[in-house]
Amino acid sequence: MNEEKTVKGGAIPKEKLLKMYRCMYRIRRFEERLYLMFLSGEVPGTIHQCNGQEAVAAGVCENLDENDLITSTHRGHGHCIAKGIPLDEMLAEILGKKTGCSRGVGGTMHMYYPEKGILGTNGVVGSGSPVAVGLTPGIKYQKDKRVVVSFFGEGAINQGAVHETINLASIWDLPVVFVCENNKYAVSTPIDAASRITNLSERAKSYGIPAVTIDGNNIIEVCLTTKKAVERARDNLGPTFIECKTYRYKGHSRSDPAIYRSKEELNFWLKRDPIPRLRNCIIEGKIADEDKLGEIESKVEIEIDQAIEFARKSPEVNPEEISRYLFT
Ligand SMILES: Cc1ncc(C[n+]2csc(CCOP(=O)(O)OP(=O)(O)O)c2C)c(N)n1
Repeated sequence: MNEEKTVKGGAIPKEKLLKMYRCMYRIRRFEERLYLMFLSGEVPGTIHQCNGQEAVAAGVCENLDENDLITSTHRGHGHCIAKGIPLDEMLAEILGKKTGCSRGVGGTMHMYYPEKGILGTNGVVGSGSPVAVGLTPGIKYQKDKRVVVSFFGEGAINQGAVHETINLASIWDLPVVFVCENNKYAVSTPIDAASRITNLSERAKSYGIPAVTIDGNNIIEVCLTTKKAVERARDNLGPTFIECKTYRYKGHSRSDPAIYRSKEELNFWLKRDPIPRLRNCIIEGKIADEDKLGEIESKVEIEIDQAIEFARKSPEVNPEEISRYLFT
């Protein structure tokens, strides 16, 4: 069996490919099971699923150490799983249980796990970028070599705070990687209705930092591109902007039937699903066989079953806990 997969621009060791496959599969199956729980009325509020976008979270986070940091978005389940929130604590959080990673008071859009460098999913579009950049002067001056990844959707690209913080990161050479997940729609608004430039990495020229637009459904490309960006940040050379073109299969949130897009468009992207793409690459490259992948998948199913049982059995958060962590 091949030990590594060579692709344009570098090689990825066999274990990493399998790890990334497992990561994407965990994200996909977690969200599919979560969706069923939502339909049965078990999930309070709504959820924003990232089905179709798993290669971005998994490919980026594969390059990060435990001490590296991320800021996420409202569509953050994938980022959090890839960076290391255990599935049981994450599901408990989404269900509003005391055992959740934010003690059940945050829910899907306020999941924190600082021990793994996860500084929050976030419901305010574009607000992760200032948090990410705000962390980095301290990191830089303490010379501790940590890197911060700021994930945001293309809908955040016109937010003033995002512009300001990318510019600041540029002039101070801060150790940030800006990862723009361009899934084409901000709720129902397509990117070409919000920006004349639709390859958003072109905008980064105006900040004077390296920037690239890549196929966000090709995890190998995501992983190798991010590797360079993370190394550059760690070497104190400054930020990089990576635009990952991808697609969400579901509507914006669970109340959105996504009637603003065509079946043809959805089918175009379903054919480019990152999970079977890597699976085929693993099988065709003789990196692992069906049995090995089946074993990985079965273990994930068991882990998700256990997470569901843990979350269901956990106690509800007390209503008085909810106001305990508010300033006013
Ligand atoms: C500052 C702000 N403006 C508007 C909203 C309402 N809103 C929630 S999600 C969203 C679209 C975000 O699109 P994008 O950033 O591309 O992320 P995606 O949902 O595609 O993952 C909007 C406009 C918000 N939450 N925060």
